[in-house]
Amino acid sequence: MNERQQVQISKLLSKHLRHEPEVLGLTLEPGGWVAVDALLDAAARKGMCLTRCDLESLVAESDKQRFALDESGGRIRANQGHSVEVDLQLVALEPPAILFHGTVARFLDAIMAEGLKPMSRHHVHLSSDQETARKVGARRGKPVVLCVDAAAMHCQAHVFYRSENGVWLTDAVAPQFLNRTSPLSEVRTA
Ligand code: HQG
Repeated sequence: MNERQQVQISKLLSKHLRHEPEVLGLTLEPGGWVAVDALLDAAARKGMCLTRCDLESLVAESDKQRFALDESGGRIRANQGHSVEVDLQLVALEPPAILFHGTVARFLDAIMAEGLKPMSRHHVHLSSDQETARKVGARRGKPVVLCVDAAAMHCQAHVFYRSENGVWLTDAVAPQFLNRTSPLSEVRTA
């Protein structure tokens, strides 16, 4: 599968497995799963050309691991990023001491006033490395990376989850846990 096809199929799956399953007449099972056969039949009814092989290639080749097949290969899901109500059956975990969030300057005033909110998703998305956060921010312009004091949040009983593809998720991050400066640059300027 070439990169263009991969992006097209990824967008199609994002739309129907994260946001609008009802458009294809699909219902997400607990965990966000949908039967592969039901997805392929529904796509075919809408005139979309999608095969089991396409799904397997996408799951195997996608560097972001947005989608997963279950052990039997009979069901597929988006690992995170849903806007529809779904129980992803996530397990709470202790987070790394610091997590990162990539955003852009135009959101900073609001973020520093009211904290990070999930916006249209179920959770705030955080990453364990700055580079990933930089890439997430860069989807919207010049990236700004915020540090999240996840250790302090964890101490105060805020719950964190990690999706199957390594994205850290939490309900919200209050301003007191956010810092625009990375610990690395603090060390450099100390
Ligand atoms: C911002 C992609 C104003 C937040 C990526 C972000 C990621 C606020 C935007 C995944 C705010 C929400 C998630 C507040 C947060 N006021 N703006 N209080 N709180 N924001 O796309 O984290 O391609 O929902 O900074 O790679 O950008 O979908 O979240 O800019 O992993 O697989 O509101 O989406 O993955 O945007 O990205 P999003 P995100 P996929």
